Amino acid sequence: MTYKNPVIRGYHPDPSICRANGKYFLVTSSFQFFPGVTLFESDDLVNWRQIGYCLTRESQLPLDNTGSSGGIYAPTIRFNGGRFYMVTTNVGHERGGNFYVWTDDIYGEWSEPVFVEQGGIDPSLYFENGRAYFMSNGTDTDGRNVILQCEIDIVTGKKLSESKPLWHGTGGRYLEAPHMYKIGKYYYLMAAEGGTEYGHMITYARSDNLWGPFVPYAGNPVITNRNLGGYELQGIGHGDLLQDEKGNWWIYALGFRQIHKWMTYHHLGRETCLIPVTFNEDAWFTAGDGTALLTVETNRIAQTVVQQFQNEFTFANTRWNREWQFMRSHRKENYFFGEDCLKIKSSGDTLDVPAGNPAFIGLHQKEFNMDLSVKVKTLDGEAGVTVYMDENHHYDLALIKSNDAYKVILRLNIGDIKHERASVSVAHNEARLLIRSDAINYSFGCAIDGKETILGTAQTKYLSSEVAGGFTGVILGLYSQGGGMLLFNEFTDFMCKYLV
Ligand code: 6LW
Repeated sequence: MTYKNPVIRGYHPDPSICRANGKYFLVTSSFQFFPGVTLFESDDLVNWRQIGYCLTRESQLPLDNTGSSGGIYAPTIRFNGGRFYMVTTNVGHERGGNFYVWTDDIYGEWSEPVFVEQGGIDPSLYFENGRAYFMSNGTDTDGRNVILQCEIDIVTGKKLSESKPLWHGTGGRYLEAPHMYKIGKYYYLMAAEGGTEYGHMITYARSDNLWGPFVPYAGNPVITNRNLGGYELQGIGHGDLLQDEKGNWWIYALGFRQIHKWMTYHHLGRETCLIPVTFNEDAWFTAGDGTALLTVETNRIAQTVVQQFQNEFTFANTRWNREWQFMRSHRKENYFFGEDCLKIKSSGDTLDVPAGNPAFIGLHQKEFNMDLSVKVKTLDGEAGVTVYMDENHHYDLALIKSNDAYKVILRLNIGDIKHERASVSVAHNEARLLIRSDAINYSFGCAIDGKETILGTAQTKYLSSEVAGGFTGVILGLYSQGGGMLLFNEFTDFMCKYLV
């Protein structure tokens, strides 16, 4: 069969995976969006369904005052003794740091956080003979990048050993994303180096002892796309190793899609890719041909398996606590969730407020080619759709009430430039907002009484990670802002269709 990468689309980076109860479960990082640590399941490795989040309570995930691309960094999910554990880092919050939660029901709630007193990011857990080991990246006494490991009491999170250096990597910058595996007689320590952009790579080493010394694979990096010029899929790194039900090995890793083979911009964020892994007779493994490809032919997955992506999202076929996410903290009283309608009342923060809590709920944009439409009824301030990367990089299409007049506006926010690109007066307080996109441009318009008006276009690259920075990707947000924060603005008949 043939599958296409990414296997999970839209910004879902830093994947970690485990196998349990005949299924596969995968988690990805979520940064300043709430709920946090997106959770997926699959039966066949290539078709993934989001089943919710690991962090669904403020007590697990405080995000107030967390900057864009702060919050939840890379997670790790592991299954041990019939219990799921998810360990991650909350970056930039006074109640942050490295912590894990656990559950005995993957479809239910997770525990309160258990913190571990070891620093760094990209924590991982390894279990053996009833003992638990915690690792993360860090620096040694000489300031060199290193992977650190300690033994912990998995009930309390208390350290039972000092944090000891395991491996300094192969010399690439930003040594991170460590994971430990016992396969046969060896311990394998896999990590990412090079940084999560175009130099990203996965490296590994092995030892016959859990504490090393670790001998690096002679063929490192085992996978990278840094040498693939003119190839849309880039940034491959930050992976987790999986043995499937049939005994085959795979790596799930992050990667991103450039908007064109020669245009090094990506605005959908880092996504999750799948690469086949093969062990040789000397117990070293290789991954793919050393690169990750957009299309992969494999006989390891049954021909009967057909990879399918959900390409239509409406209020009726999504769940507010599943595909949708708030930005940082939200006040429940500002939202009303109906079967086929959403009402939002301004929070007082606008989309431009750094570390703000705008009245916003959004979906990750999953494909370049998109056709989005939603009907808005503005009773207070403005109600609209924002194509949002961060507080300084977003395009807003909204119906604004100003005194007793109404207009649809297109506002472009690119770094220091905040520009009302176009506006059209409308006779009353309802309009259908329309956004179409391809890899290069967004096009914005509105329909009043069935008559469409185009307000303008804006390039995708100005919302890209290369321009905005950060670790997320574009979120398509429905929002209210301005006005007297008294009345709810209404959204109905929402449709986001991807044209793949
Ligand atoms: C992630 C780390 C990284 O924790 O970025 O650049 C962080 N690499 O592995 C956020 O994705």
